[in-house]
Amino acid sequence: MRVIYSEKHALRDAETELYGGQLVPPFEAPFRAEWILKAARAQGHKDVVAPEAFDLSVARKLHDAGYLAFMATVWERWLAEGFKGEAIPTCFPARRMQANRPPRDVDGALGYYAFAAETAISAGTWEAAIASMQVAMTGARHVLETGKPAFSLCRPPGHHASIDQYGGYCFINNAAVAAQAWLDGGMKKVAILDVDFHHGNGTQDIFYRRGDVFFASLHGDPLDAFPHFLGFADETGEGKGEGSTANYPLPPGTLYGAWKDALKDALRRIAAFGAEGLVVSLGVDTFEKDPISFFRLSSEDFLHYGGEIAKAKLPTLFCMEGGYGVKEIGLNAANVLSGFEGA
Ligand code: Q9C
Ligand code: ZN
Repeated sequence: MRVIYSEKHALRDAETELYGGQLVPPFEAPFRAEWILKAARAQGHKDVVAPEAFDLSVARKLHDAGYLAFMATVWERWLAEGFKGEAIPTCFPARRMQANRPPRDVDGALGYYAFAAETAISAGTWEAAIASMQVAMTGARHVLETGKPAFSLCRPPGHHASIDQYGGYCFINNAAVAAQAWLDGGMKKVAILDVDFHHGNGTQDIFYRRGDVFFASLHGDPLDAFPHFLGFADETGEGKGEGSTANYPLPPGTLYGAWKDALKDALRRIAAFGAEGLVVSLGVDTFEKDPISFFRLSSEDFLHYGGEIAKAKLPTLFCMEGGYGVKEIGLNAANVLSGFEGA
């Protein structure tokens, strides 16, 4: 399978993540993309290309203009304040406060444009996020032009990035941009299947009121898992989007059997929707040894579910999302691709 990879992912290399009351080395770190690329090559996915130079015009259709302007300048503004650490929000618009006035102050603006505090912004973060989006768009173009599948090895990930907020290690919603690029290229209906352990709150937010993109997500129950405040089964879409969101929250300890049942139901819904293309938000943090997650998939399970996704018989783009800590993240991601092609 064609693999799209940019060395610019390494520009996203924060020193800190707020975790357990400490500033620790981030789980979402450059080694991830290197290990995944190596494992993909080792399984024969050797057709690796660099991304094309897309601008932000497709992203501008999905993300708020004020948000994108903030992201482009926040690091310089933070440095200009004389702060010594990385940029982390400390104050959020909470219940019954006003969430409609972006603060002039950079500290306030961080809380306005972030939904969580673990993700520290550092030098190079925005440049890497743009490169990651280009990786997704290049994959989307390849699938649209050839009908063949592709793996966009996106880093940083994207599925938590909403219309106007970053968090959960995500800044631009790569999978959403790929889906929009397909619509702009002539597809009438697209589906996004999010198999990352965490709910794709950003992707859901972007398409919640639209009828042209079906969003299905399998994830840790928000009562137990990040992002905690979205991803419940009763969220089904609004207005034109009513019926085009499907959430499958699953409990701690979930094994492949129950996970696969949810996957099959999601694929059935996607077929019924009439999608012409499928973007897979591919997180491998569902793995039994993932350091921050609680599902129990084995490496073989990834191979198997790649085959299940192939049964949808749709033009398919895989966009890398999460998966942390252990060597097997490479094996598991490559197994999904190999399972897909072997089916
Ligand atoms: N107790 C992605 O997988 N922190 N983002 C979780 C766990 C944030 C994950 C804390 C996890 C973000 C793309
Ligand atoms: Zn995740």
